[in-house]
Amino acid sequence: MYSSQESLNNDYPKFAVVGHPNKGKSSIVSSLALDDSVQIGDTPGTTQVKRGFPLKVDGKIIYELFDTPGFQRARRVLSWLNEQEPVSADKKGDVVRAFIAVHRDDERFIDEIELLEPIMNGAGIIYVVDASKPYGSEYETEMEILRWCGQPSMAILNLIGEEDYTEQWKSALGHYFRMVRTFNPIKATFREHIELLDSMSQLKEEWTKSIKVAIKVLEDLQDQKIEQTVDSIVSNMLKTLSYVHRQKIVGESATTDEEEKSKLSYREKIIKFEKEQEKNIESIWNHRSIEKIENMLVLDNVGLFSKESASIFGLSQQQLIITGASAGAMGGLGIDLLLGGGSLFLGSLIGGAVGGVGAMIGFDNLYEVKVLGQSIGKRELSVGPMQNLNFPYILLGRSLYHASVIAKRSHAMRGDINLEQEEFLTEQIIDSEMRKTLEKVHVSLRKGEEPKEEDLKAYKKVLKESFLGLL
Ligand SMILES: Nc1nc2c(ncn2[C@@H]2O[C@H](COP(=O)(O)OP(=O)(O)OP(=O)(O)O)[C@@H](O)[C@H]2O)c(=O)[nH]1
Ligand SMILES: [Mg+2]
Repeated sequence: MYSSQESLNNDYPKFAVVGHPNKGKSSIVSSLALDDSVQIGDTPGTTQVKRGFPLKVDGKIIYELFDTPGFQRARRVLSWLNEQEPVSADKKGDVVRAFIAVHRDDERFIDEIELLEPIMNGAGIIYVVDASKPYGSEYETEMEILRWCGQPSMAILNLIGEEDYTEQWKSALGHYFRMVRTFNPIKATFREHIELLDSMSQLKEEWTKSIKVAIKVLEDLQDQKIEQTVDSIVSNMLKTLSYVHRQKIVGESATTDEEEKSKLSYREKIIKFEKEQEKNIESIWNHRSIEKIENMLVLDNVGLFSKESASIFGLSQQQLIITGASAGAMGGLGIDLLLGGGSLFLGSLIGGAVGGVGAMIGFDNLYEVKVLGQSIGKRELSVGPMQNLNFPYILLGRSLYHASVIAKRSHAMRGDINLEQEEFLTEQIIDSEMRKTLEKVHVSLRKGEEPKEEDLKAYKKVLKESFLGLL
């Protein structure tokens, strides 16, 4: 069943990504195939054998990209081709096929055979150059060979370094390729990605329709991923903010030790929820190499309950007051209490009041510790739900930030992500009007009540809007 489905559609467009070593070929494959398992490396010769990376949607391949090693002995190959009996242009492909057949076991041409094979099996050619390096005539040998193949072809200018020799390259490439496009596999946005696919669709008439379909599928997929991301963030917010940790206690009232242990368990659980949520987002966006990602995200070093996190992602004291007051979040308690009088808000706001904008979050006063139950044996201690007014915004800021980094992250990216946001990301993307909507849900959760259906709907809408603003 499984394989027959694949063999039913084997006429999808195929592209061989070729060029000099170390020019970003694998990076381009990785980015276009939405696959972070492609081998990418600093040293030339990272890719040694060709490998096809199909982009599958719902089990159906919509196109396939071949990653190939760089040319090694282009001059020798071209000499061989030129030494054969002269043939008309329509037969030149046969000469390339003959080259492959004759040299199949020749160690010297191992890289050339690997890269020519998919082309001669019908793949379109995508020739990649690094336009941050000057053009040189040595590339002409490679382009000549590709011309011999007689397959539809285009060139991609990738700017790996700082310098820009685009114009030079364009006038040279124009002699060999009908289409020359600039594409940066690391920085490309979803739109640029789609635009490149659109160019690729024009390479061959028979492919136009199926690549247009592929574009539509990718656009739908993108919308679907956005929807899933927002759902996932909302559900983590609800789960976290309503979470109550319960623990049996021995005596009449809880000992300090029991209280501390419960608070710790409560915090650990919430941190675990956040980690699960991040993994979920990473898998929605196909970034499945989770270990790599975890090391990369500086977010992990700025713990959920830390002061750094509060000052980066939390609301400023002023906004916190506006938010609290507008939503009636304080009930009858008033501003004084919000600013430090009451134990529930203490930790979060004293820091803000004293230190100006950087609202801090106190570890011990985020939640109420209650002793429940009357009869011995049933006595238990409960921690939560979260009472801190700022905490939802810290959590939300972190989630939106993480999700936007992941959503925009090219599959060609390897290495660190830096946390560039320095403060108040949340405040910038969720204005006080939006916060009124969010607060309706937060207020219910603080009281331990189920939020209303319509409030949840509005909640999700606000989150989606802010998430889209970050993409
Ligand atoms: N800054 C930046 N680096 C890039 C870009 N494209 C590729 N690189 C880097 O350039 C190096 C080579 O990239 P690869 O994609 O492995 O290049 P390749 O052409 O497949 O190399 P070989 O397989 O060795 O022929 C890697 O370190 C990439 O991270 C880019 O657009 N910007
Ligand atoms: Mg490579």
